[in-house]
This record gives sequence, structure tokens and C-alpha cells, in this order.
Amino acid sequence: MDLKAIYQNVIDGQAAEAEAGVKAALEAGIPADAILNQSLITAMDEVGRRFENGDFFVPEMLIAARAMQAGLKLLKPRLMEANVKSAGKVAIGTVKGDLHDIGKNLVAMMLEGTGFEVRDLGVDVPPEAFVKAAQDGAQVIGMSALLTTTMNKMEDTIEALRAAGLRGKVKVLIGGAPVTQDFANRIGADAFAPDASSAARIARQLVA
Ligand code: B1M
Repeated sequence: MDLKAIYQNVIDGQAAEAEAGVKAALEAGIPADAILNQSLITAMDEVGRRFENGDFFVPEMLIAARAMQAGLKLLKPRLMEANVKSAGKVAIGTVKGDLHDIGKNLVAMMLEGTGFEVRDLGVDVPPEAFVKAAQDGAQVIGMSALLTTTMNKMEDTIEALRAAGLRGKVKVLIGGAPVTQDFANRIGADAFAPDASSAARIARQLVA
């Protein structure tokens, strides 16, 4: 199975075909991370470009995202195969007002794959829910934001952690397309990761 076909099926929003393509690629021995990076993620990048150019609208984005998730479901167990004993506890979520969860789900998967116990708080997560997760024992709070209008909720959450007296006890890791190292420095996050695999590596360093 050729990765280009999976890429095209995701762009076209053909979930069943994308899923079948991923299945065939895995059976052909193509590594899960190659399928992820060379077909699923690149397809979503292209979907984003088309949206920016006005060639795609929200429904097309949505069906492409569903097709990507159909493929991703099959990759998840493979990406987690390297699982080792618990590296620590991470609570992760997409910040309040933001419903994008594909990147956050990938990060959660990679964290699980490197041995973390991951509590996924979902999307549209208010600062109080992150605070509660830290009170419940999370050592790392992971926040994802895809909208420039929701990034500021990361700062609100850091402030809420500080107000609850938890800031010295948890590490804060942030990411998402509009997020940068500079932004992380500005809001006082402990770390920024540009992608899912570096997020897992950095989380390991944070709890070391
Ligand atoms: Co939306 N959307 N969207 N969208 N969407 C973007 C983000 C946008 C850039 C598109 C564009 O204009 N080019 C734009 C934001 C513009 C801006 O803020 N300046 C946008 C918009 C405007 C919107 C709506 C407002 C559209 C509307 O309704 N008018 C609306 C907002 C809804 C809301 O959240 N309240 C909306 C809705 C949607 C859909 C529901 C249709 C769908 C989301 C489906 C879902 O997630 N279940 C969707 C999609 C699919 C996208 C694009 C096309 C793709 C996002 C994606 O999944 N990328 C996106 C354009 C783009 O980014 N190219 C776009 C693939 C994913 C693997 O990458 O999430 O970046 P990403 O995650 C990466 C890294 O960033 C990093 O690792 C991941 C893997 O490597 N990372 C972390 C992410 N989180 C991390 C956390 C970490 C560390 C690393 O630590 C904890």
C-alpha cells in the first residue's frame, strides 16, 4: 500500500479507504511512525493550506480529520508497542474554547508510548480542570491550543495553578500550531514542544 494513496484518502475525507490503506501499509511492514508522518500528518497540513486558500471549508476539514482519525486508531497500538514501565503521570487537554484534538491525541499517544500514565481531559478544558488534575497527582500538565484566540487560556491555567499553590509541584508543557518557544517563555511554561515525539522526549526530561 502506497502512502500517497492514504494521504489522498485523508484529504478526500474517505475514512474507510484511509483506514484500509493504513491496515494494508502495516501488513506490508511499513513502520507506524512512517505512516503517521508521511501520510496522515502531511495530509492534514495540506488540508490546512487548502482551508487557508479558501479551497476547503469547515465540512471538508472535518471529514478529513475523521479520515485521519480512522487511520490513527489502527496506528495507536503500534505506536505504543515500545511501552515500558510508568515514567510518571501526565494530564493533557485542549484548552478552554478550543475543540481541536488531533494533535493533542497524538501527543497523548506518544506519551503513553514512552511509558507515561496519561489522563486525557479532552477538549475545551477550563483552568480549574487542569488544577484538579494536578491536585489528583499529575506531575506534568500538558496543554494544547490550535487557535490564536485560545492560546491565552494557557497563561490563565498557569496562573490558576499558581493561585492553587501548585506551580512549584507540577511542570507545564505546551504545544499546538500557533504556540512557540517564545510564547512559552512569556507565559512562564516549563517547556514547549513543536511535535508529538519531541513532547514525549521533553516530558521525560521534565520529570527526570
Ligand atoms: Co480548525 N483551524 N477551526 N478545525 N483546523 C485551524 C487550526 C486553522 C489554522 C485553519 C486555518 O485557518 N488555516 C484555523 C486557526 C486560525 C487561527 O487561530 N489563527 C482554524 C479555525 C479558524 C477553525 C474554526 C474557528 C473554523 C470555523 O468554525 N470558522 C473552528 C474552531 C472550533 C473550535 O475549536 N472552537 C475550527 C474547527 C475545526 C474542525 C472541527 C473542522 C477540525 C478539528 C477536528 C478535530 O480536531 N477533531 C479542524 C481542523 C482539522 C483544522 C486543521 C485543518 C488541522 C488541525 C490538525 O488536526 N492538524 C488546522 C489547520 C492546520 O493546523 N494546518 C485548523 C494536525 C495535527 C497533527 O497537528 O494539531 O498542530 P497539530 O498538532 C501537532 C503539533 O502542533 C504538536 O504536536 C502535534 C503532532 O505533531 N502539538 C503539541 C499539539 N498539541 C501539543 C501539545 C503539546 C506538545 C505538542 O504539549 C502538551
